[in-house]
Amino acid sequence: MRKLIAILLIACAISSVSCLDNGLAKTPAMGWNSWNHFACNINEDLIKATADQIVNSGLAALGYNYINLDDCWQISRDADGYIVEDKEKFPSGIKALADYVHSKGLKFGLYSDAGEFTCQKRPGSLGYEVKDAQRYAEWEVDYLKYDNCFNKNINPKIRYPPMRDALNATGRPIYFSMCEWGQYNPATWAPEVGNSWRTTGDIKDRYSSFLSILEKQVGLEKYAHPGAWNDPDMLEVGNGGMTTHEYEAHFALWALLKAPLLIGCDVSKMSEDTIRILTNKEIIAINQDPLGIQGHRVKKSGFWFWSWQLWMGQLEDGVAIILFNTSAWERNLSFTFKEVGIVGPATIRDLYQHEDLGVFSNSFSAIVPKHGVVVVKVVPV
Ligand SMILES: *[C@@H]1O[C@H](CO)[C@@H](O)[C@H](O)[C@H]1NC(C)=O
Ligand SMILES: *[C@@H]1O[C@H](CO)[C@@H](O)[C@H](O)[C@H]1NC(C)=O
Ligand SMILES: CC(=O)N[C@H]1CO[C@H](CO)[C@@H](O)[C@@H]1O
Repeated sequence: MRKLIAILLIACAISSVSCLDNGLAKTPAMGWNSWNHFACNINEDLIKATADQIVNSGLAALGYNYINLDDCWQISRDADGYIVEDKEKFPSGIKALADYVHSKGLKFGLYSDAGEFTCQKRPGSLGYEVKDAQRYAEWEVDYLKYDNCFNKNINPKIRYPPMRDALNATGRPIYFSMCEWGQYNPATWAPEVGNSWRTTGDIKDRYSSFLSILEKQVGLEKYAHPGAWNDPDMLEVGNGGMTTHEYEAHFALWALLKAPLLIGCDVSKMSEDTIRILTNKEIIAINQDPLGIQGHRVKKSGFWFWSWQLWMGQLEDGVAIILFNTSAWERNLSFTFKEVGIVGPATIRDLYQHEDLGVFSNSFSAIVPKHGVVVVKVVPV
């Protein structure tokens, strides 16, 4: 993997191909984004209150440091073609809001679109990449999510690199989050363009949506590396459409996939379970492991209402294993050390129960709730 990255970087240096090298996202980004809960209903008071709450709830200290506005902050362009914010919703302006977020020790993100309009029909950046990037840099923006609506059927391989280059030309390191919905197999080309790329269409706050997005991540693990990550879309944990077990599974699997962990709920109204899931340090540590190796599915077994999946991910100091029960009942699931390439004996720790389970020699089994997970860390002794 390291060799592959080295070869890629050399290829970028000696050919006319340019590569993304902004020094960001050595581990997946963590933070909050407005879309999944608030959609277009955003304003400066909401964003300020969210920034306050991310700090006060302890989420910031755990690494959730990007506060990202999604669509609907912008309204028009001025006579010189520069983007103008919606002054009704952001009367103090985006720069003042960015300053506020920075004053909390957090980072600030905006949204635009590689098309004529954004998905909510605000001005898009196609043809305005340089002016928009200049404005973002003046406002001290740290992160840009770049969507795919109203794209005039122009290939994303043509539409996305100009914004990468415009951001680079500002001299300010700005995380570039590509959102072309997985349409042109972005994993195969986007690592040279963005810090992350969406692999599918939008997530919905439903178990079936989470499951179908998860299915589409299989095989993409080989394309991710520090600085460049697959993005299965933002978190729905805390939005109410899934059970607690389903949210535990969603969070743990997204962590293992090295997904950007962007909270998508109203952080002023988090339940105890939502807080418990989002603040699970041991699951976050899987996501932020310094090796940056995306986990993968070892097997999928059984048929739909009697199925389950075994996932694993290499960590710097062990292996993370997820037993995911996709069947309609509680099940006793197990894995052998052989099938995950572990030579025992090894200690096993349950990362949701926060409990050392002991030393095991050949295999491990656990009772897993319907649609839930058991997540363990295995460390050979
Ligand atoms: C711009 O790109 C160059 C070459 O890839 C890189 O060395 C530099 O750090 C980049 N600057 C920013 C601000 O992203
Ligand atoms: C689960 O199955 C394993 C064998 O795969 C067995 O050893 C273990 O006792 C079972 N656990 C429970 C709680 O039934
Ligand atoms: C421990 C646990 O959550 N068990 C659940 C497993 O799934 C069955 C069937 O849905 C539930 O009845 C259990 O409560």
